[in-house]
Amino acid sequence: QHPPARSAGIVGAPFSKGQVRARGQAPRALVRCAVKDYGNLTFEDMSRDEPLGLLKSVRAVGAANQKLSQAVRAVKEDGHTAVVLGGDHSLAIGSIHGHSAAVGELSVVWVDAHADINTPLTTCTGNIHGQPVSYLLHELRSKVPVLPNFSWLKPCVSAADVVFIGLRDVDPAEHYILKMLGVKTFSMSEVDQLGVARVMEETCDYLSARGKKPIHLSYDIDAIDPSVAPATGTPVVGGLTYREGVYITEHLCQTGLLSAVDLVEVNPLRGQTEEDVRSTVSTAIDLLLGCFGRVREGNHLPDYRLPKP
Ligand code: EXY
Ligand code: MN
Ligand code: MN
Repeated sequence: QHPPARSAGIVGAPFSKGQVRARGQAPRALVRCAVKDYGNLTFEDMSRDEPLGLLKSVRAVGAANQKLSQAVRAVKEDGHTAVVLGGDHSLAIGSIHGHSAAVGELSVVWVDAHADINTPLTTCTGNIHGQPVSYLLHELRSKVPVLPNFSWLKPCVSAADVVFIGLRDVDPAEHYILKMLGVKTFSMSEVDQLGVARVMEETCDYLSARGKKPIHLSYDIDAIDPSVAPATGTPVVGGLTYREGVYITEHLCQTGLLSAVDLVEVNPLRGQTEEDVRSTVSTAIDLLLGCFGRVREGNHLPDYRLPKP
């Protein structure tokens, strides 16, 4: 039997070795809607995973993403919209790879304070969560060395099929790469200038001009302002408001093309208070519900009927 139109297939990916600051993510805290739950993936500890130059936890990140790629591919082959609950943003490597393996060419909407497009050779921190886009782009293939446990990975996304929204903390090398490849970006300056509605219109016009491909939304919670979503590893001031953040999901849902969503970098251990954690998690839930058709005007089930007196 074919799953209904807006069914979500949820994969929990509590993986945090693509960054350093904290351990133990809590994706389960996010699960609320009517869904098929594929459970949490488990990731073995690598006994020997010495840094490769600056690069940290390369083997663990490679193995985790290979596993995630297979899981996302299975969710797509079952006919669901895939939802990956991270975990850090290095997971987008496996998520996007698995999505593309199942459905072919994708449009990617990357909502983030950061561009996450360092290569293993440009990174200043060695954290792979600052690099996933470079591993995925055809155009950067010759700039990314083959790393241990990454031989399964082939670039699967074209730079012209990617749009970034929310940028405000981009490293010089990343800025160079974005300009060199002519990647479409809406930094926070453009969000200020155009407003989020126009940003989303332009995003969808731009992507659909190359054909209506399934959309992969990779949503880093740190795109949202830290006053609203503080429980994350690399908060940056000057982010999207709650309303702008939710609007992005509502607009993408309306295209009917949203095919997979990553919700990453929610990290309860990074909240200073319980309220920090509550507000971050509840924002993440609202972003996901926006992706699945919840609208702010109100909602009712199609078979709802008024009670008879
Ligand atoms: N650009 C910095 C780096 O490469 O380490 C910071 C990256 C933060 C990445 C967060 C997940 O979006
Ligand atoms: Mn990110
Ligand atoms: Mn980020």
